[in-house]
Amino acid sequence: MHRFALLLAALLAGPALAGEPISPRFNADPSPHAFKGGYYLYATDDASNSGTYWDSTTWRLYTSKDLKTWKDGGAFLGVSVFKWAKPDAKAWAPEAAYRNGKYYFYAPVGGDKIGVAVADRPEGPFHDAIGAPLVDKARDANAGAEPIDPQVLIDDDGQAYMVFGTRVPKIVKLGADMKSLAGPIQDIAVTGFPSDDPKKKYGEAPFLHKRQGVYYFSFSTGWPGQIVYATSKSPMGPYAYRGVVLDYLKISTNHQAILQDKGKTWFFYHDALLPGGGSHRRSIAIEPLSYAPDGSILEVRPKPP
Ligand code: FUB
Repeated sequence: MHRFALLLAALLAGPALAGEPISPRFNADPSPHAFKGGYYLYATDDASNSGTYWDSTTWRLYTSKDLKTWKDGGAFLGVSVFKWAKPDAKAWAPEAAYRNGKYYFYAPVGGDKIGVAVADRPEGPFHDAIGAPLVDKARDANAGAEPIDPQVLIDDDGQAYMVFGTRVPKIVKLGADMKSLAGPIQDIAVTGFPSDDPKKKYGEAPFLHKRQGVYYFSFSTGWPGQIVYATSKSPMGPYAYRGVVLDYLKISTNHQAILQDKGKTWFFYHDALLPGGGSHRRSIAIEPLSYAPDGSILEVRPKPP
């Protein structure tokens, strides 16, 4: 093949399953990471919920070598890892992070607390890192009405930030140990929402990533919601609204994650993609994410399933 054609093919190459569910099993709330030379995708386990509510008590792990085929690692962790959690506490959108040889797992437990677990390997076994919630609505000032959907960004200077929350987005600095709060929980200000669309506001699923010195804050606008984004020169904000990343889906929740790896950016989301799918039976899929020359995110338009 001509060298240019080869280069083009390489540039266009993406997950073979782009736009298709990564698994025949229902799953949601993707948290993808490049760990140890492979890919680890932590998820909410929709296949084990009642089908009428997000009441699963376990999280699911998928692994891949190439983002194309995914191996189901099973229900690798449940809320029972946190002895302070009620046995039927809901296990919602998880997150993971790596630092200093340890893997940290952050997860909403029961809708009012965030737990942190730690392991020597990305697949675990994880154990409760501190024996108490990392964030607790009843304990922590400004934790918000529903401290859920944690996501962590470790900045270039080593400072880790955790964002979370519904209706009002929250941000807090994490200690270097990744299992303590290193400052007050603050609201994230987002300015410049389009005045002609009252539905454009913060809902849930906060996600911070950094590109070329700019902090991108993406989130769902509500129930149902679009994934939109705003940018700032500071992780703490304020953020200026920029536009839509993913339009409304067929389901009541929209929840994204962005993976930057080897010079490429991948957009993970969930939708009702499998037979029998719906708002409580979601499926994770992947699309490439691209930017315009001015740094704007180009809207992701998945192929209809
Ligand atoms: O999976 C339960 C909840 O649905 C998550 O916490 C939200 O982000 C939404 O995706």
